[in-house]
Amino acid sequence: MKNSGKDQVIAYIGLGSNLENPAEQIQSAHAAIAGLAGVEELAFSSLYHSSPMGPQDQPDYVNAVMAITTVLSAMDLLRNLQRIEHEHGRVRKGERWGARTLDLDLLVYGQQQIDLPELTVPHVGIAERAFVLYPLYEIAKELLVPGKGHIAELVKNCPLNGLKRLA
Ligand code: PH2
Ligand code: MG
Ligand code: MG
Repeated sequence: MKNSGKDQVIAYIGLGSNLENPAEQIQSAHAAIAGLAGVEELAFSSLYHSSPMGPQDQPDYVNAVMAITTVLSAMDLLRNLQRIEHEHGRVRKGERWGARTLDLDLLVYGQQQIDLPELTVPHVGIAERAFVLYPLYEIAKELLVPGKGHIAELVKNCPLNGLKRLA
């Protein structure tokens, strides 16, 4: 289903994986998102290596961020992202911040602020997570994150936390 007609919305998606060849999971998800009907890729960040946030007895993560334009509503985009997670073997075990084959988070959807039981946009942790902010800044140097501020300011206030850009 489309949003209000022909409007193209710029959206940002955070990708993360720490199981079963994370870099491949991310590249495969990248292709799956780019191939969605109603979605056009704008940019894709470098891959980044990050220490786990949350439980420490899990492998390190590979993270990236993708920029798209879309005619899908935020909820329809979310449903597609959840389907792609599922197709990549994502199993929801209930452990908060536990290991996963693929995590796709809708970070930003235009300048909208969305507060629904299933979806909060901008993403709740966006301003505190180096593995989201730095790849986002790489591809969107002038982004205004609704309710949070300019991406450059957010990056400045967020320590790298061991985040490493992969070659
Ligand atoms: N995602 C989580 C929990 N912890 N840690 C890193 N480094 N990267 C992530 O993407 C990540 C995490 C839950 O979504
Ligand atoms: Mg996440
Ligand atoms: Mg998620």
